Amino acid sequence: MDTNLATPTPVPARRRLAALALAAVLAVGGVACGSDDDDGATDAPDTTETTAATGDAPVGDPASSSDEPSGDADLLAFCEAHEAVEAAFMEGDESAIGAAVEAFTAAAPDEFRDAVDTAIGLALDGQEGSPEFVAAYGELLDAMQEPCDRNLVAVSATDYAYDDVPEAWEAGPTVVKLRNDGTEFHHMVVYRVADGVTDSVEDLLPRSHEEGGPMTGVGAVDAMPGDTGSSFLGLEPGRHIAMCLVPTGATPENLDAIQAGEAGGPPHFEHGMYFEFTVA
Ligand SMILES: [Cu+2]
Repeated sequence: MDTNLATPTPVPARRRLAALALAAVLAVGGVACGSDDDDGATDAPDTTETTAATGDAPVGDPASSSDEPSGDADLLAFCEAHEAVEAAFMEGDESAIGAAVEAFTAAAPDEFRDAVDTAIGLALDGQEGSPEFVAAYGELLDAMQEPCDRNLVAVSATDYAYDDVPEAWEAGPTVVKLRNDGTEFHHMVVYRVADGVTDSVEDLLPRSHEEGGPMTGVGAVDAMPGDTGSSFLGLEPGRHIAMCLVPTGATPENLDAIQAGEAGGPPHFEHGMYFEFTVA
């Protein structure tokens, strides 16, 4: 599954169904990609919001929640099957991924059938990481967010900063959206800092690719200029860092040159495109 990733990093090892492949490859001077469509970009909220989806109940374990989405057992099973897919990708266990995807597809209620078939079909067709897959999977995540009672986090990006970053982050299944108001490709790669690590965020930033290092990749969301990307994060309590690893100069017109190693400056986080947050 990782054959198109150019370098071993904690993030690619925990590659997601969503946009992470594109993000990680581009981050190391990798792949060119086509322009995304604008679906979802215009209805993105202007301000960041977090939704405490399940009220006072812990959101990390839907199975233990008495506040079932819509009271619909089929829907709950579908949501949980999807979280199992995401978890399997996090673990990187190929056999677990296959079984989880199969169960997820089988659990899709009628209203999600087409969206699931489209996204999974692209993935099974080897197009995981393609702009078409990223768009289809993002639409599916967006459609599932409310019915599955997931938290919603929306952040915006410019060259080279994140805006509208929420102050409070809640643990649990989370849909994260990134709206790109800049001129370059941006992403937001999220890492959880190991418990007990007290190094400053500035010291930690360059260590994201460190094997067995102080940070573990949680997931990523990316967006071409003018677009809004969606991704899934299974957030657990603790200290986190979000950063952009995209090389400076990664405009849509310039991606080929960056891929060829003929362009591309230092990663955006060196311009200050990062933030630290705590999941409670
Ligand atoms: Cu960036």
